[in-house]
Amino acid sequence: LKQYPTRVWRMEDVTETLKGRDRLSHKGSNGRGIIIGGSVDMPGSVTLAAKGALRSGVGLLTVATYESVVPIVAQHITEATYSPSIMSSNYTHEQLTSAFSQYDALLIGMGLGRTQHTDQLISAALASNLPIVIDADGLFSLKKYLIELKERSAPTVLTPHPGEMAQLLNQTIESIKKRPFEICREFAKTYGVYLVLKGVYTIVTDPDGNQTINTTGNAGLAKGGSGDALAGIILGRVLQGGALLTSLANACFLHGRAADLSVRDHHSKTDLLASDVVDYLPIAFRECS
Ligand code: NPW
Ligand code: AMP
Ligand code: MG
Repeated sequence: LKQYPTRVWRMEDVTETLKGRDRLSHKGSNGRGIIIGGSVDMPGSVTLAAKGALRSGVGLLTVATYESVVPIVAQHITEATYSPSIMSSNYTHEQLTSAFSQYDALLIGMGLGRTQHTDQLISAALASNLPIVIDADGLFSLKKYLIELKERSAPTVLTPHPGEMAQLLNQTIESIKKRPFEICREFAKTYGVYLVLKGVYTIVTDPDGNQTINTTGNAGLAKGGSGDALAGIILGRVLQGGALLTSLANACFLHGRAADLSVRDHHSKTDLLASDVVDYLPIAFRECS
C-alpha cells in the first residue's frame, strides 16, 4: 500500500493474501489465542467470539471467563479450553501479565461489563508483550489507560463501533461520522494502533495511516452479537501471521461475506443471526481459498 490511499478491499485481495494451512503445522504453530470476555449477563458474547476465532484458524484457544459462565460457553464450544482462574480477583497485575504471556495473541472486552475488574484486566493486557485486540467494554476501560496504550511496543488492535469510538475520543457520534477517515488516521498515528471502525462500510487503519475500506456485509448484521463474532475472527486471522492490516481487512471481508452468502442462500436479513454468520464462515473461506 502506498502512503495514505484508502483502498477498497476486494475478494481478489483476500484470495491473494489469505494464508492457508501449512502442511507441516501443528496446533501450537497455528497460534495460541486467549479470549477474555463474557459475564453472567452476556455469556453469548464470548461464545460468539470463540466460535469466530475457532472457525478462522486458531490452533489452540483458551477462553477466560467467570466460573459461572464456563458451563454455558462450554456447552456450545467444545474445542476451547477454559481458564476461570485468570478471572479471580485475587490475581495480581503481575500474575495476570505473566499468565497472558503464555499466548501468541489476546482478545479482550466483549461482554465483560464496565467494572473495576475489567479495568484491571485491560491494564494487565496492555502491560503484556503480545498482540492484543480490544473490543466492546474493553474499549470503555481503555480511556483510562491511553498513556499505557501509547507506550506499548507490541501491536494493539481496537475494534470500536461509532458509539465506542465517540466515547474513546470524547466526541459525538455525529462528528465521527462526518470525518471517519481523518479521525481514524489521527487516532491510529497518535497512539500507534490498528483501528477497525465498524459500520456499514468498516474502515481499517494502520499506525502509519494506511487504510482499507470493507464493502461486504448487509443490514442482517445490524443485530446484537455481530461485532463479538467479528472480534473472534480478527483474533483468528491475527494469529495466522502476516501483515496486520491485511489480516484485519481479510477478517472484515470474510465476516461480511459470510453474512452475504447466508442471506443469498438461506436466511433473510431479518432472521439472520450472528451465529448463522459464523456458521457460514466455512463457505466464505472456501470461496476465498
Ligand atoms: P444508539 O443509541 O443505539 O443509536 P454500547 P453495545 C451506539 C455486549 N453484547 N452507529 C449506540 O447508539 C458487548 O460485547 C453482548 C452509530 C449507543 O449510543 C458489550 O460488552 C451480547 N452508533 C455490551 O454488550 C450481544 C452506534 O453506541 C452505543 C452504532 C455493550 O455493547 C450484544 C451503544 O454502545 C452485545 O454485543 C453504529 N453502528 N453502534 C450477547 N449476546 O452477550 C452502536 N452505536 O453501550 O457499548 O452497547 O455495543 O451493545
Ligand atoms: P457491534 O456493533 O460491535 O455488534 O458490531 C456490528 C458489526 O456488524 C460490525 O462488524 C459492523 O460492520 C456490522 N454491521 C452492522 N450494521 C451493518 C450494516 N447495516 N451493514 C453492514 N454491516 C453492518
Ligand atoms: Mg460490539
